[in-house]
Amino acid sequence: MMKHFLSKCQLGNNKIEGSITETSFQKIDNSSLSREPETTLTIITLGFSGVGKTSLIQNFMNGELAGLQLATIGIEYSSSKFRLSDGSIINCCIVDTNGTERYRALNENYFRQADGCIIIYDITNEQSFEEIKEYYIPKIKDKCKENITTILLGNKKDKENERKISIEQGNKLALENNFIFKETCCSERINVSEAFQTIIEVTNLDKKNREIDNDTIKINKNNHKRIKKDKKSNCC
Ligand SMILES: Nc1nc2c(ncn2[C@@H]2O[C@H](COP(=O)(O)OP(=O)(O)OP(=O)(O)O)[C@@H](O)[C@H]2O)c(=O)[nH]1
Ligand SMILES: [Mg+2]
Repeated sequence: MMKHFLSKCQLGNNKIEGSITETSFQKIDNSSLSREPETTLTIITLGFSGVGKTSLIQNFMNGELAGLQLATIGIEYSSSKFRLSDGSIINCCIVDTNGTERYRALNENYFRQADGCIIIYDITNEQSFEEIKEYYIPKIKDKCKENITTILLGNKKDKENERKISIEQGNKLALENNFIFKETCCSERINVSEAFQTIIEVTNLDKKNREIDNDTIKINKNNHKRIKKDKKSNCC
C-alpha cells in the first residue's frame, strides 16, 4: 500500500513542495551510492529513561526488534545514507541520548546542532509524558534551532492494557506545539519506519526552505547595499 503524507512545508506557501511516498524512501549502502550525499541531517532523540529511544533507533536502522536494552551511556550516534522521495541523497545522523536527569547537561550540548527532533514518551508511563511538557518542550524552545522540525512519539503501543496516556492527549500536545504525532511499538514494528521516514523527509524539506530563506535575505541585503552605493555615486 502506498501511503501519502503532505509535508507541513506544503501548507500555505510557495516554497519547495514535496510529497512523501513510503515506497520511494530508501536506505542505501555505500556500494550503491551513485553520488555524494547533498547534506547531513542531524536528528536528536529525547525522552525519559526507558521509553524506548535506543530500541526505536535500532529497530529503524538495523531492523532489530525490542529486546533487553541496556541504558544508553552518554551519547550514541547511528548514521546511514538515504534516498528520499524527492530524489535527494542525504546522510542522516541520529543522536541517541540517555533520559536520566544526570545526563541532562550533557544532552543539552547536542540540542543546537540538531536539524530535527524526535521526542518519545511511553504510553504506560505518566511521568514520561509529564517530563515532555515540563522539561523537554521548554528546553527545545530555548536551546534548539527556532521552529525545529519535531515528531512526538507515544511508544509501547502494544501495552494497551497498561495504557495511561490516551491518543487524544498525545495528539493535543503535538497540535499545541506544531509537532507531528504518532504512536509506535518496537516489539511489533508498528509505525516505526513510518515515523522515522516522516521526520527525515520533513526535516530535509524544512532545512532546504530555511536555506532558501537565508539566500533570499542575503540577496536582498546585497541589493540594498548596491542600490545605496549607486545612489551615492549618482549624487553630486
Ligand atoms: N513492550 C514494549 N517494550 C519496549 C518497546 N520499546 C522498547 N521497549 C523496552 O523498553 C525497555 C527500555 O528501552 P530502551 O530502548 O533502552 O529505552 P531508552 O529510552 O533508550 O532508555 P535510556 O537509554 O535509559 O534513556 C527495553 O527493555 C525495551 O525492550 C515497545 O514498543 N514495547
Ligand atoms: Mg537508550
